[in-house]
Amino acid sequence: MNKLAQLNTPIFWAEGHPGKLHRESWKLEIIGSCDNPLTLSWQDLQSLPQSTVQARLTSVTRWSVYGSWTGVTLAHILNLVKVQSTCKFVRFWSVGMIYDTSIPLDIAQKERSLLAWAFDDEFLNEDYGGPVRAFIPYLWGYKSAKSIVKIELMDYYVPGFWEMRGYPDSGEIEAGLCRDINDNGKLKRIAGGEVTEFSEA
Ligand SMILES: Nc1nc2c(c(=O)[nH]1)N[C@H]1C(S)=C(S)[C@@H](COP(=O)(O)O)O[C@H]1N2
Ligand SMILES: [Mo]
Repeated sequence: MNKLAQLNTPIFWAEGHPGKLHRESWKLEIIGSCDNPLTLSWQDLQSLPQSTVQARLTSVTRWSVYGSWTGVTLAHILNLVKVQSTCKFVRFWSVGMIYDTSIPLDIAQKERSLLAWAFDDEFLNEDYGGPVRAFIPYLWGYKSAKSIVKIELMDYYVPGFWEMRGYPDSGEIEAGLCRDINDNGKLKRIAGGEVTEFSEA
């Protein structure tokens, strides 16, 4: 069993679980406001420089899981495609093109925003957004779209799947109680902003 499953990390597929997905035939398209749109295969993605970050995925439903996430920085991808000066938001599309979410360009360019394909040195499976997902530790988990097939560079903001259903456009993590998945779901307190530590509830 993979580490996320061992920890009992919740599995969210609001649009329905996509079933079996295949790394070898995966394609990720990067289009929109850039000079050099690209389609990356799994092999292409693996050939790019890789980063591993220690960080948390934190859900607005108030749980947070910590571990090492590996992938390619979004900053690297944005350089590759030569993002244009009019671009303000990065929009992620999950497989099936029902779930999307957008984040400000400057957050996508931060050093720990990844196109992630591994957690704790194991491939992400379909439950947790394999072959490749957005991982944005700075914002609520609904910004970390799973199993992404398209990145659209946008000059303006469009509310995504959860944002249209009432969750904040900013995705800013708010202070309050939060379950620590790495500590058996124990209820603790977070300060707001990226979660880097807990205090007692
Ligand atoms: N395609 C897709 N991506 C998604 C979601 C979803 O329902 N569908 N849920 C989001 C939410 S609300 C959270 S908290 C995280 C949860 O990631 P996990 O299912 O890997 O734990 O995925 C995000 N990405
Ligand atoms: Mo979430």
